[in-house]
Amino acid sequence: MAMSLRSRLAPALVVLGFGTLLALGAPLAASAHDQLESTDPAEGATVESLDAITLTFSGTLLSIGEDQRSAAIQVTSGDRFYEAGCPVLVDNTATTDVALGGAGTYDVLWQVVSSDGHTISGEYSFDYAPADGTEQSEGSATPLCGDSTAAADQPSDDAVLIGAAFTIGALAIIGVVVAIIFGRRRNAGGFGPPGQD
Ligand SMILES: [Cu+2]
Repeated sequence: MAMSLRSRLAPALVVLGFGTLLALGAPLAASAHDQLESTDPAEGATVESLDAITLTFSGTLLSIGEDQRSAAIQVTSGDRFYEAGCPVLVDNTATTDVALGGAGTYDVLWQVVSSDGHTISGEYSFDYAPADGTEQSEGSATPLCGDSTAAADQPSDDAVLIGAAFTIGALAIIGVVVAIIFGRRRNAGGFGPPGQD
């Protein structure tokens, strides 16, 4: 009888183990998105002239939508925006043209979709010290490249993954409980009329 109960529980235990692995594995996979590896100009650098900003990541960036709205790079100083084009994605790089204004600190705010489908974002600053007489862009009161919140509204699939993992884990536990209940019923059935099983 003990052997029989064990053999009935075995599949449920396998399911429970698998569910647990998935539940533990999903957050690990979710943390494996690409990293920003380098920027041009570098963080804290002082440049005398600049035509474009290039961000280099650890993996190939995903381009979602025909106009690559999944990527956003904003270059600000004060309350003005100094992008001169929309981001261009090539393999693991995102580049945007810029037309900077006066000397000062510029902030680069970026957001891209990592190769694992997750949206990643960050911010860094560099200093601009142009030669006297360099033409200055007036910048723009709004981001040049469309609605900046469009990219920010892209849902991350982290929540979906974690939700699925919890669901699988819960189903596994329910499976074990059902298996135990059925095991007991079938054992109890052994005392009933023959042939019922
Ligand atoms: Cu990720």
